[in-house]
Amino acid sequence: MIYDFEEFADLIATLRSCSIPIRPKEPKTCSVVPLLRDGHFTSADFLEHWALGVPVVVSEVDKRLQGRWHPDDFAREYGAQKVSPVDCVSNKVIKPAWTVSDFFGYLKDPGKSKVAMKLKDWPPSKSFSDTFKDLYRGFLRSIPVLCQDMARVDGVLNLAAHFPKNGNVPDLGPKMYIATGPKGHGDRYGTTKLHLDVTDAINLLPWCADPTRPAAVWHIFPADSAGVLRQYLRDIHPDAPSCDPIHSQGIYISDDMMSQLASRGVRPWTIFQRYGDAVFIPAGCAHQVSNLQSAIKVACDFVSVQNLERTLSLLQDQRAHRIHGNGPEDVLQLHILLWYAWLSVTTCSKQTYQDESDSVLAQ
Ligand SMILES: O=C(O)CCC(=O)C(=O)O
Repeated sequence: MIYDFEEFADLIATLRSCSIPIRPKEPKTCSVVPLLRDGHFTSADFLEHWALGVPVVVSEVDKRLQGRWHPDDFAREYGAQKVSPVDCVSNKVIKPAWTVSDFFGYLKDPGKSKVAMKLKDWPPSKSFSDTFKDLYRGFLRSIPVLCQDMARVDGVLNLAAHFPKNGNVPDLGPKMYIATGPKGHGDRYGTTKLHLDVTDAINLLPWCADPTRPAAVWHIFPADSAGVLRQYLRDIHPDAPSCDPIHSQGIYISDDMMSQLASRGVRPWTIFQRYGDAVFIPAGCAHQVSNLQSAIKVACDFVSVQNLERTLSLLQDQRAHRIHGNGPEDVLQLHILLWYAWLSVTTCSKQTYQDESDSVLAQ
């Protein structure tokens, strides 16, 4: 398949002036998360859902997965390095630091009564591609072929991929989420608390302790429910500091809270992620994750044309907060990023991936 670059260039030009609705004005609601099987869907099947701002799961990605993702492999290669696990209940860093070997031993067998733990930012995402060269390539190649142009860090339809290599490139990952499951049933703390990203993301599960069982439960809220969600969290925590209850990433929504939210008309999509499932999360959808067993996940961010309007408006909100002194830094530099995407598509006529002979564009 060869892309029509003129069409893409026109699209970006129009998007820069923010005037065309890529997303229908009245999105159809979709209460069930679309489940596609790798190798058995078309781009149109994927985009039908993605263009509506709905998360998508693609299963059986493990069939093309490469690299050694087993805890024993990490323990063997990096065993002596020091890491600082986080206790998922208290959200506090455990001191003193552990060795990688100890952490992956715990991941494989946390025992019955032990605390749920996770590793955050190991290795730091900036160095993932250098530290784990094979895993980096393996991960990029395992992204469903028809989604690679959009979701790879070097994908031609990933608007964030056009930054010059010597520029101040935004950090899109990949990054790993490595964690055990909770101690008992009815988790009230979660593995990763409620938060929201300004970019789209893909999250893939290349290892879990028991591949016959679901490994993690995701709750992903529609982007346009963020206002009600925020208000609800403020109502139930009236004494909490005035910072944004979603951005502060301090709350996990329990089953009881879910029922209260449902009475305010807000329901999340629920996904049970298994070994080999890739979850696509649209920009602006608040989400939380609870591991049901020990698992390793790997994720990266991207900026798709379909969710660009959302990304733009979230960044405008963040800018307003920054002006008032409490907004996050603009690490995405979206307007510069769009400028580079524009330059790139008006000057190049064909792109192939450096590590691939089987890229989509070459087909
Ligand atoms: O797997 C997790 O614990 C969190 C994943 C997540 O929040 C993400 O990929 O955005």
